[in-house]
Amino acid sequence: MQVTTVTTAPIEGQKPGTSGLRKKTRTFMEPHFLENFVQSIWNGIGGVEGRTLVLGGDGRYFNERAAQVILRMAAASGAAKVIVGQNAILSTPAASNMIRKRGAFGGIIMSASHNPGGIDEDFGVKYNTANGGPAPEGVTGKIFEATKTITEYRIVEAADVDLSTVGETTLAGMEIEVVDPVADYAELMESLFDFDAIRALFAGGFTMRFDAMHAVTGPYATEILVNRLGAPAETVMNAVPSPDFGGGHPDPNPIWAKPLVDLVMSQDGPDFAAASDGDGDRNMILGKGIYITPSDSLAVLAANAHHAPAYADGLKGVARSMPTSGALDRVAAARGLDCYETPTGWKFFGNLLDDGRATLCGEESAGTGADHVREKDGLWAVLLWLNVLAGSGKSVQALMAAHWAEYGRNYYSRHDYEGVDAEAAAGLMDHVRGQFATLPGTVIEGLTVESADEFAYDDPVDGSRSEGQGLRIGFAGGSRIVIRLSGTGTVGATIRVYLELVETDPAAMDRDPQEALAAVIAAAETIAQIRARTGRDAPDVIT
Ligand code: VG1
Ligand code: CO
Repeated sequence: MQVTTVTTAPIEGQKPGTSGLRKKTRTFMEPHFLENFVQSIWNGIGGVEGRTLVLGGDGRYFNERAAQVILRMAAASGAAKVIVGQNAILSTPAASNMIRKRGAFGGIIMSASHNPGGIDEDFGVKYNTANGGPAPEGVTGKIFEATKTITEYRIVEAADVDLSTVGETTLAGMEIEVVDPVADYAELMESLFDFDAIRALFAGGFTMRFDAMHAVTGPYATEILVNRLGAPAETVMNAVPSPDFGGGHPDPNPIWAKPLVDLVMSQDGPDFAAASDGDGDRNMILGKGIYITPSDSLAVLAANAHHAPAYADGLKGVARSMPTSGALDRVAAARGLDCYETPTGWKFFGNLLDDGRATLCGEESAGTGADHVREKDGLWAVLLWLNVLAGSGKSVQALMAAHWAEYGRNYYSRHDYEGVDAEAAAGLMDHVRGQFATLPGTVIEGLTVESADEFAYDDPVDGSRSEGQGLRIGFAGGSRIVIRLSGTGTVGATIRVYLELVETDPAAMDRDPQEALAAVIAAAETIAQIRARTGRDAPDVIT
């Protein structure tokens, strides 16, 4: 087999976003596009010669083709070994676990996560480092620089590697180990939670539905919930992964997982329900008659994690992304835990986890995780909920009601305006920034502005600074508006407006969030002129 050096030139727009490089699948399929980016990863990380990598993806359209290219490029650049999931499948948390468990130098995850899949939808490539976590900004910056100066890439000419069978093979002198994508992850979960208690819960008639949304978690959920925990087979819905996720968005929120939400709200709905996203790192939690916002879920898990053996001795600290509600902070304050506030994106939790400053982390976008891997972990969150329900003996509604009674409630919602004209979105951001000096002290929609600024983060572990991480307007009493532009979209700009109101009156704990937030929503419109600047009457997605 022969290594070919192909002459190429930089391709515009290969800057990794919140979570890797995401583009239209057809863009990734254009000549040199994938190859340029993969070679730029190798160049940005100092080469892969003699190194071991992990490779897997969420199974979306182009997943296996891309895997074959990446394997041939790893071999051409002298990698010693690639550990790859069978059929090029690995959920994001399973890939993180595999990198850590095998002491790999890093790994490539092929996924556009919650974005839809298919030839006319989205594809993505993400690089993770030796700790199992998404490459930090210092590394993605080097990769991006490499995309701007690339002149050639190396690839071996070879027939496709058989990825359908577990076992070992070689490619141009590089070892390839095809592994069961589920086994190691299931074993890890079993080491963290009280499986006997959860098994007893199911044996006692507790009912659950898990919606895998035709995405990667189907096989993982079936193995863990059905085979190991004894839940009935019908517990896992949409369990067979498909390249276009059954034509839907594999995004576990009340819009895209509406059938599941309708089910739990119905008379004979299950006691508990959950869904995960394309690559298995997100979770949505529901109980009979109730939707739990991800921010509340994070807070409840932090308050009750002691039910699980892994967290029985307490938490080292907790962390949340800046737009995530302050519900977690209330638990941390009551328990005397350090609580960190990071920019959006899991890569910012890595140092806190590595340094032993935080055990539990979460984002408002349905991401929750802990120090067992360095990615958010959808099924882990579901299992922790199950362990808490088994340990407390409470229903989801009762647990939530008790939590709000003890800590107060942070009413919370996110309004997304998708596919907005990029200039209009930038103009909106500038318009808000332009009011920072004059807003404090003014009263808008009955709310007194206390602060207005743009979030920047100083990493307490490595001292790095990340600027431009979201516009914040704080009101007296703790209410808040955050506005930022998405870094995962592939068309135009997506404006995310995060809305929060703190309620401590025990009599006001079960209001409709949109009604409770009405003044905050109106203030966001007044300050940001969202309708006029986007030409939209209403958000595309409300979570
Ligand atoms: C979104 C979420 C963010 C999350 C990221 C990756 O980013 O807001 O919290 O970490 O997606 O999640 P953005 O920049 O579009 O707001 V995943 O599960 O799509 O990899
Ligand atoms: Co995801």
